[in-house]
Amino acid sequence: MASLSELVEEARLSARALLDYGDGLFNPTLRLGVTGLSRAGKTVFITALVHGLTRGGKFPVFESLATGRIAKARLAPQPDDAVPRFAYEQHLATLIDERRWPNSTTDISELRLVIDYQRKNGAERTLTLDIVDYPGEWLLDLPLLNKSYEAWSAESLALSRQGPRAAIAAGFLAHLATLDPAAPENEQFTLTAAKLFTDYLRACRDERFAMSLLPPGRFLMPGNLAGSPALTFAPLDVPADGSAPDGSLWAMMKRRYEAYKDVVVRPFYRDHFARLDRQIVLVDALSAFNAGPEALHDLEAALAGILDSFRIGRSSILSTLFRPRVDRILFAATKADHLHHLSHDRLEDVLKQIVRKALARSELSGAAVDVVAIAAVRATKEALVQQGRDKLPSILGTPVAGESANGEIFDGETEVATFPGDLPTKLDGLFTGGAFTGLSSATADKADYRFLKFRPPLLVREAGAEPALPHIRLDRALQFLIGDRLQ
Ligand SMILES: Nc1nc2c(ncn2[C@@H]2O[C@H](COP(=O)(O)OP(=O)(O)OP(=O)(O)O)[C@@H](O)[C@H]2O)c(=O)[nH]1
Ligand SMILES: [Mg+2]
Repeated sequence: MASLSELVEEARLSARALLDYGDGLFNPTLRLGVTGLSRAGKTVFITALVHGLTRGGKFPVFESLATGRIAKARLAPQPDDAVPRFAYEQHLATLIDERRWPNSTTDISELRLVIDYQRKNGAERTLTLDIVDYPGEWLLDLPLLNKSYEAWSAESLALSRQGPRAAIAAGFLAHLATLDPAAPENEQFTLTAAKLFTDYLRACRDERFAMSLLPPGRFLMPGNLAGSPALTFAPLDVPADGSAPDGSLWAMMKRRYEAYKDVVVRPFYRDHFARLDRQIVLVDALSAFNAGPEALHDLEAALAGILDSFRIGRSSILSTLFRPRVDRILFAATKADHLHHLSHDRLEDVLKQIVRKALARSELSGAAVDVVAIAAVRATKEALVQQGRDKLPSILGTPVAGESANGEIFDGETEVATFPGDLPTKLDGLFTGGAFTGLSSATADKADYRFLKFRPPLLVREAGAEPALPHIRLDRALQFLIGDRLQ
């Protein structure tokens, strides 16, 4: 039976959905969810999308723009007064003028775009597009919503004892062994446990391991909640079906875990996730290839958990009436500009493999789904480079200062040709240990793949006008996501 707090939550979701529904009647609005784990490429994607629409990008496959039916796309004041505005102009200047990527996102922000267009039958219309950006870490928390403290503890401890994680978690696990869950609650023990657990999560994220499944997300991106009790807890070795004795350490951890869900996770779900109409899920598979098969496996598990949680809270009659259902979802493998186009199909195949299992289980099976390899901002060009007798399909770009390959450390100014490695054609067994060699188990020169970080492309302003940003298939993504609403 639903608990009182679940019913209250349902009522809130429905009230919010009803408001959105009323607004939508007068003013056709689409809330586009740009979803992705940390560093997947959300902020860059949103910036490139807004730039392409407002400035008129080179988007041959985005039919309404290519055929001239979009008269104008402009930024407008956003609907939610309590959410900061997406720093679009700043991100764009960082990309174009400084040739740097924007910093990692630390808080939620929002942007509204109004598109004036002509329907195919000639009628003038507008479509409002609301886009939200947020730190990818927060996404990892959604699966916690329907997990008890005990279930979460069991899962995260099992994970921390596997594969490359076991060594990283050693410090936390040693402290855990000294804790008795039934002993009286103790603030110092809890503080130490939370700190060591956070250190472990942070170390897992190092590019050598590139692990994805690292909840609770705010432990890595605490924002204004840093140091608060809701962020000071850790998993304990407790039975999955047990109940915590009053006044125990276990009871204290459990209370804080529940507070974390109430204060942090539910509002994010309610105010953002439950309101989306369309989703693009950005996936950085190449960082996982850099790190090794365990990282790919971890990425798959993290995405499965997130897709599962797309459906929570969609049960009551009232909510299903008004609440938007995600009816289109695009999975995009980002940063495809790190590969020669001959490998793009393979990147799409890998992503299909990653999402296939997750999709089969999720309620999204009714939605239109597509998979595409994209680069929101293309940082490289292609070239054939002579190596011995062969010509290798290579990519040209300017590695970020400090990146290194074959013993050379790049200065951030020199353009180099690299051969990143062909993605495998055979996908069976790719997600199990030993399938290929990554940075988690070997040095860089022994790894099968090495995707360097490149600086954004060098662009020139002609007569002061902003240059278009080069991209790969950003137009195809747009056509799938909003093309039908601009018919
Ligand atoms: N070459 C290339 N690199 C990209 C592209 N998009 C993103 N990147 C790289 O990926 C990094 C992360 O991109 P962001 O857009 O900041 O990722 P995010 O999903 O917003 O990450 P968080 O804010 O941490 O959640 C950037 O700093 C770039 O190094 C792209 O289209 N091409
Ligand atoms: Mg970001």
